[in-house]
Amino acid sequence: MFGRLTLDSIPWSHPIPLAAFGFIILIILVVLATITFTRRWKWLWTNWLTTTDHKRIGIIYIIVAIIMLLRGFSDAIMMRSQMALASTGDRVGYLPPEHYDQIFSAHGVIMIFFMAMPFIIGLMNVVIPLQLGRRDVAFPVLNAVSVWLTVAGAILINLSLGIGEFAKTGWVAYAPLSESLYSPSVGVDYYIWSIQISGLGTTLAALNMFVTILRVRAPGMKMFQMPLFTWASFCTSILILATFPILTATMLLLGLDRILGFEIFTNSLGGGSQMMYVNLIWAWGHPEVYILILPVFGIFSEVVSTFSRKYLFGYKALVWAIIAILFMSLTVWLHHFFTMGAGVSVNTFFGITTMLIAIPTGVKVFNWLFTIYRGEVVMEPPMLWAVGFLVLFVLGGMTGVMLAIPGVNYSVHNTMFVVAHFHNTIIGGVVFGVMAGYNYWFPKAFGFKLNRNWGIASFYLWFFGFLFAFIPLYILGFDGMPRRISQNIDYRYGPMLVIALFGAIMILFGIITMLVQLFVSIHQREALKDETGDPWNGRTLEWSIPSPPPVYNFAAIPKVDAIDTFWEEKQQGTAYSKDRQYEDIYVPKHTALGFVSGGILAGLTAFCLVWSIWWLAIIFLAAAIIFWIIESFREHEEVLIPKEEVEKADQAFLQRVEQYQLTQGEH
Ligand code: HEM
Ligand SMILES: [Cu+2]
Repeated sequence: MFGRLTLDSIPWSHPIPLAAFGFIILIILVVLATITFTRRWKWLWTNWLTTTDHKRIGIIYIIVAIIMLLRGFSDAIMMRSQMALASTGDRVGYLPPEHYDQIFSAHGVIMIFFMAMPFIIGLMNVVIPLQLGRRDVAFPVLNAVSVWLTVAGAILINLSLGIGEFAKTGWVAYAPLSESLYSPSVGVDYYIWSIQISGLGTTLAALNMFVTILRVRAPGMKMFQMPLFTWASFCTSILILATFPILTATMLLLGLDRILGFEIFTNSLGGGSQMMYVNLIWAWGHPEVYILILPVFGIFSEVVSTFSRKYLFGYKALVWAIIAILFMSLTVWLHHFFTMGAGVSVNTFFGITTMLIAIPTGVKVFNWLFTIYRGEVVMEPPMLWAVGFLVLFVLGGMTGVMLAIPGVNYSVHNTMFVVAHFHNTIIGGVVFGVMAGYNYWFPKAFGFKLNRNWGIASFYLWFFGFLFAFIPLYILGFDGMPRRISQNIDYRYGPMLVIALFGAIMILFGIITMLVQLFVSIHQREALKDETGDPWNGRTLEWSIPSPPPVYNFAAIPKVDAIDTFWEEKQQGTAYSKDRQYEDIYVPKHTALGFVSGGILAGLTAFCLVWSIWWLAIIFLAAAIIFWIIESFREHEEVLIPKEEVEKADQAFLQRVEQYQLTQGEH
């Protein structure tokens, strides 16, 4: 009746995952109890679980990302300590191989799909409507569906800790290893369905961003006047819309193979091909790394310009470089499997297309450097992350070009060199980028800055931690150490692996410091308060409104006629004009659609699919769809915020800013 699900599905004989799962359950219980005792359920339901406010939805994404960073990092530190032990002392370590394989697979999937992606989409949600000078995204209700699909995917993958197990296939689950013949348990099914539901959420989120940026801009704002983060997010949305359907289709085909024996990616019947899987997964997988990196290119552009007090050097060149990368990233996927024998001319072609991407990327690095050059540089934490990025990303880019040379690739393929390279770009690029964005926009979202000193400490721990954790892996790669091994590691790799463990521990302190920064800042929120909504002397529209912004963002919709309009206005003294046209504002009412259909019902459907409980899966899916249809027929409810109220709040804000400027002037 319950498919493959029995009491034996709980890994009683594996103390580590069981204890971790128990710990997670304990934390959840404590949180639930706290909510109950402080009588916050109603508050939670109306303000968060059913919200359609893009800022709150963005914050939910980011909370998920930070929690998943902790989960993904726990996996990382376990791997690092296992490898250190297995290459020194008794060479066995404490993790059995079948458990270790799940850990590296879960680590990769969680970090990419449930840490990096939600962090980026969360920042887009918080920031983009504000940068566009508008009141919301194009489809606020759909936005709620997207975020809860992502949350459901994150919960599903974590259930695999305590109910069943996770895939042992690596984060891209190559067939035929991921086929039911070689991976008969539910591990790969957890992989497939957590990716399917969160991938659907991501696709819908991208659709929303695409339409918002294209159609919902402040009056007068031309495409070539949009802030760089918005531009980059626009290109990322296009890339998601172009490639996530490939991922969805690939997972569907793999599912058909596993459930119904289609033999699409196996050739036991003579028809299928495992090379098809590899091509399909990387036709999505390579653009995916650009989906992650383009938005942070946008973040760095804004941070560098704001904290150098200068216009971005070569705005147009930067935008065109991003557009060029968008298209070029679709033409390089084969560099992930040069060694599979496609032949000299094919390998040469893909080697060259890959190296060509270095050109627009180099253009950008020079744009940032020239922006900093002769600027009045202010070293606040966001800028520190940006400078750290410039250093590390250039290194990561260079090792990428090395890997693009098929001959070099043959000798370091599947070694630690590859692991070092992609962490170099993904930590030095993506993680540093979201950290810059987090420190930069936090005051906008919450109304107070993050503590500066703890932020700086966190940066240095991450930066040097990264060097210690990953430079040794470059060396190990040259020395031929394969990736994804956990036992009986050659003694000569021992010293480097111990240094790498040391680096990972430094990063651990970097993460702890970041959490301390958050708690200290909450504690000091009065002292760190952002009175004017413009704590960094910003350039773009989000800094022209109060922090945190009211639900409707802009009391009066701004008019735009330049790049960095707000900065221009501040220079000319026309910012904060009190002569504004106010109007009645309607904001969408909260809706249960996202939480119930996207979160609970889709999550339960996916769980039943993992465990082959078909009848229940059908019931949950039908319920999700029916609920969606019923909700769609409901009159779209809106809340009216009367003109007088808007005017009163806005004039009070303008008063506050004036007051603040006067007191600043006296100093
Ligand atoms: C924060 C510090 C991190 C450390 C110490 C770390 C460490 C590791 C280790 C030890 C492995 C296994 C290497 C092997 O194959 O033997 C690994 C794999 C991987 N990591 Fe990380 N990692 C970190 C952060 C990240 C982040 C932020 C991401 C992505 C956003 C990421 C993505 C991946 C991926 C995709 C794999 C490949 C998994 C596979 O082999 O299928 N890692 N990492
Ligand atoms: Cu690639």
